[in-house]
This record gives sequence, C-alpha cells and structure tokens, in this order.
Amino acid sequence: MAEANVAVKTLDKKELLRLYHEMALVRRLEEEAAHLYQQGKIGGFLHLYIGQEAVASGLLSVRRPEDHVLTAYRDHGVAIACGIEVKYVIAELLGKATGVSKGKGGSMHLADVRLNYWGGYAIVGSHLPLAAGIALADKYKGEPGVTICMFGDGATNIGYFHEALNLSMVWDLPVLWLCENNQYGMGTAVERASAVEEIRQKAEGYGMPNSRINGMDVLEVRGAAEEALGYVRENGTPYFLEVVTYRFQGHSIGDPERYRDKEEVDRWREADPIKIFRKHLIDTGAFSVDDLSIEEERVDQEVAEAVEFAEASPDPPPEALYENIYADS
Ligand SMILES: Cc1ncc(C[n+]2csc(CCOP(=O)(O)OP(=O)(O)O)c2C)c(N)n1
Ligand SMILES: [Mg+2]
Repeated sequence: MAEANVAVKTLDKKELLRLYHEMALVRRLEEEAAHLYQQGKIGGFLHLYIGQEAVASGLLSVRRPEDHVLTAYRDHGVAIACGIEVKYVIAELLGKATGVSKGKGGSMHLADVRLNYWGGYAIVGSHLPLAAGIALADKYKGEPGVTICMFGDGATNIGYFHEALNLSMVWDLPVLWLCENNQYGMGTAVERASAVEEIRQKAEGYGMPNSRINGMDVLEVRGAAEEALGYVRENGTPYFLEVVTYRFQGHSIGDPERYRDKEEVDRWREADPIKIFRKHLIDTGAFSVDDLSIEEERVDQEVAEAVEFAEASPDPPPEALYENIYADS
C-alpha cells in the first residue's frame, strides 16, 4: 500500500482537521449514547463503535456520493461518516420522530437513502446479499457507483457471506467488501469461530484480490481504501479489504466481558486511533495542542446541542405505525 501513502501525504490541513473532528465526534457521540442508555432513555440494544472510529472515517473519506454504503448494527460512526447529522442520529437512538429513521429504527437501523446510506442491519451477514443486489442494479443500469459493504469478522462465518462473495465474482460486481475484524463476534474470539485467522484468506477461495491492514491508523485506512476503491472502479469487479481493529467496549451495553482480560483491552487502548491521529497531527506540526483543544470543544458543544434537540423532539404519533412500511417504487 506504499503508493496509497503518497496520496495521503497530499491531504490538506482542512481535510486532516475534518477527519479529526469526525472521529472525535463519533467518540463523543458514543460516550453520550452510553450515558443516555444508562438513564433509560434508549430502548433495545446499543452497540458502541469506540475504538473502531478510524475504519469508518478513513474509508468513507474517499467515498464518492454515488457510492452505496451498507453496514451491520454497529452503525453510528458509519452514519456520521456518511453525512448524517449527529442530532438526527441521537434523535433516532431516543426513538423520536425527528430521528433519521423517524424514530422507528433505533440504534441498529440508521439509514438515509438520499445519501446512498442503506443502513444498519441487525441480522448478522444479511446485508451482504443486499449489497450484491445493489451493485448488480448499478451495473445493469450503467450507474458509476461502487457498493461499499462493511461487516464484522463474525459475519464471515455465515452462509450469506459466501453466497454474496461468490456471486460478486461470478457476475463481476463493483463491490468493496470491507471486513472490520475487531477480533470478536460477541464473546467468541476469531480463532475459536473461524477456520482461518486472517479473514482475507476467505476471499482467496473466490479468487478475489484482497489485503489486510491496520485499522487503528486513519491515514492507513484511507490510503488502502483509496487504492481498493480505485481497483473496483477501474475493473468493475470486487475487492476484499480486511481492516484489523478492536472494540474497547463490550459487544453491547451490559456485556460483562468475561471472554477477555483487562490487560488485553488496556494494550489495545495504547493504540487508540484518536490518540494516535492527534499525536500525528501535533508531531508533524500540522496543528498545535490548542488548535485541537478548540476542535474538541466544538465537538462537545455539537453533541450537547444534538442531545438537547433530540430530547425536545416529539415521539412518533401512533398513526406513524402504518407509514413507511413499503418503499416507494
Ligand atoms: C444470523 C444471526 N445470528 C446470530 C446473531 C446474534 N449476534 C448478534 S451480533 C453477533 C456477533 C457478530 O460479530 P461480528 O460480525 O464480528 O460483528 P461485531 O459485533 O464484532 O461488530 C451475533 C452472533 C444475529 N444477530 N444474527
Ligand atoms: Mg467482530
């Protein structure tokens, strides 16, 4: 991925700061979501993205508006990186009518098709065939977009994964398959559930080009994604990118985390993607500590205002139950 790093070096200060802001915003949003959950204001499940921010931000910073994006239920950071405003994300978490899914989707089902963000999916692996279908539709209609499908390591042990990867090669579909290998599917470590520890090896079985990269470095993710998306755009055929990352919190809120020890989590916290990027921005002289502190204050303010907006928003009315059941044709 050496060439991609050259491209990354050309990033201007505005884009570097935007990236930092976005990652810090996602982190702050997730901390606030945990807090709102503990206050009993969020119903259902809540899966936090803390530790994985560099994946969505790095990847989607090189996405074009016509590219489609799908992900699983750990979707808040992906929604933000697709351009959904944080106030509409928090309103959705609280089940409010102003939420991005009108308060009827909740944490796992953030989506906005106007942004070509087809959402969060709760059934593990279920969105992979949908991604293949979206890419097939684009190819059939001669549309220029690439479909970016994000999923966890756990999803690669599911039949849907294999069907979708196979067909994407058979039919030459423009898909970037992106596995966020955070090393666990719920409480099960990758090596206990997957026949191969390097998930990218599964793409080999379908003759698909692939690579495996460090997901704690946003610039590395961006560079690799740029190269991978370039490949898909140029050839109109799939590419498989495995991004090695780590979730700092439990699988979902309330996970007692008996399957891993604190030392392991602490070790990974040393590689906190936001801390690493912050240090990089300061060490390279791009920004001062004060510059970044100002940005962090902006993030705090933005999330505080978003919570205020969400709390003041109305619940969906009962008749909304019958609305948006079928997609408009
Ligand atoms: C088909 C199906 N089987 C089981 C579950 C229960 N389940 C929810 S999340 C999960 C783990 C998935 O792990 P991974 O794909 O690695 O995603 P991560 O949570 O690590 O982001 C499981 C088994 C489910 N939602 N759907
Ligand atoms: Mg996982």
